Amino acid sequence: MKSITIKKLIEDVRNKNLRLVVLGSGYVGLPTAALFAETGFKVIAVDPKPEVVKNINNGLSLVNEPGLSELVKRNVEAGRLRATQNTAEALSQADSVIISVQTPIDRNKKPNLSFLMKALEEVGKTMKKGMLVIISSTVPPGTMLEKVKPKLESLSGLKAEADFHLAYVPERMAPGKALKEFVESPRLVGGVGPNSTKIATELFKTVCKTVIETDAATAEIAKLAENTYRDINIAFANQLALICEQHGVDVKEVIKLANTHPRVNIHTPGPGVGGPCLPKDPYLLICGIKPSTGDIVRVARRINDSMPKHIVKLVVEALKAAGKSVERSRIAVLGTAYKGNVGDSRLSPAEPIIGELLSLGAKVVVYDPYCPETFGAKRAANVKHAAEGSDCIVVVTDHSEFKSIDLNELRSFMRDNPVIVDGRRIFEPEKAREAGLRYYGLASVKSGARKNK
Ligand code: SAJ
Repeated sequence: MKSITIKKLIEDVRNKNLRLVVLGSGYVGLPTAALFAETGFKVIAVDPKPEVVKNINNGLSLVNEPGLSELVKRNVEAGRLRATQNTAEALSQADSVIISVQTPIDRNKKPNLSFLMKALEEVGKTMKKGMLVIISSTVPPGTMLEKVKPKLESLSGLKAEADFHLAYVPERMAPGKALKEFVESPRLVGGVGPNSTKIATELFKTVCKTVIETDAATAEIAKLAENTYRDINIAFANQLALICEQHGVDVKEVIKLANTHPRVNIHTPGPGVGGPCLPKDPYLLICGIKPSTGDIVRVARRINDSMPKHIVKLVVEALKAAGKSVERSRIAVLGTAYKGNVGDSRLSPAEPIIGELLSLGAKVVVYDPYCPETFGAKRAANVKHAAEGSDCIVVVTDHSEFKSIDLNELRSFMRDNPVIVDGRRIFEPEKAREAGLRYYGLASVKSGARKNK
């Protein structure tokens, strides 16, 4: 009896006969809903925010992601995708539900699973036999077996594996490349049992090029390990930058040389680590474990969180060397996005940098070609307006547009004795100096210092 159900479900997946509901239509949920619709499924995207629902139904995406609005529009027009605020109505039609709600951390760096729990309540209450439930929200280790499975079982009176299927399928899509990465990054599928893994694999194979089968508990830690590894690697690069600064050595050169070793791949130092994942996921990984076990994770977070302050220190130092004080200076910050070429300022290092400069009394103006966020500073319409009358430029984001700035022109808009603090090392120090700017790059060789001397 059981195997017939599974066979039928697999057949339904292959024939795109499964009606999908996606709970949470944000950065992860909306691309998910739109891509499954594109492949031929009927999809309902659910979100509590009326403006999100209205926009999707008008063929628009509020998520600033290349290609997403077009994809949404095409699938809404084709009748394969619609959005609603009414979770119960959507779930009453669902054969499968994908949960992609946010799982943030609170002020004490502890996971807040309330959005996930609320979604599970709704699913559990309305769940039918044969349903496939997928969790795509990033969760702390053990959540699937200790929280999600028992909650769904007790609310529905059904048994996972026998009556319904449940799998953890973490997302791997970086903002700015979400659609491409959804399709091309190998996708981990971890069921709470072999039947669940099998059916969830079939579903994701309809959109993703490569699917890797595992179990739910392993997939949970693998997802967190990826982002924590990257955070620790960047923390090492940032630590190297601080070491190099004390030796008057260029960290960029050091990393370039070290990375010529075939087994070394040090990431890039910068003004801090932002975005929706890296500042949060390491805390999910160490949630609930013995305090002594997660040291490297905590230290890496502390190093990366200290970088905005270091950038402000460089600004103060650079202005002082130019005979100026922060409180009398006009400072132009380039970039509020958390990384280059994205319109996303979530947990951007620009926030603490701007906050600290404002609290020191500086007049701060910001320009970002993609992000409307200013973090309390004044907004400039372009690089020229930002630089006009400024004493200091601070590069926070490595947008391509900033890399092609003409430094001679930039300097001509600024006040006498101008300085530039390059938190991303996007400019050549010598070129900046030739243009008449006092250049302070993160762990660059200071003006006048020479290598091999
Ligand atoms: N950063 C550095 N140095 C580097 C790389 C990044 O300072 O060498 C900074 C960035 O400027 C940014 C932050 O780190 O502020 C995070 O950027 P990112 O590009 O590392 O990560 P995200 O948050 O855009 O996306 C990550 C990716 N994870 C990994 O690469 C392991 C992405 O593949 C995941 O899908 C995404 O997290 C996620 O949703 O989990």
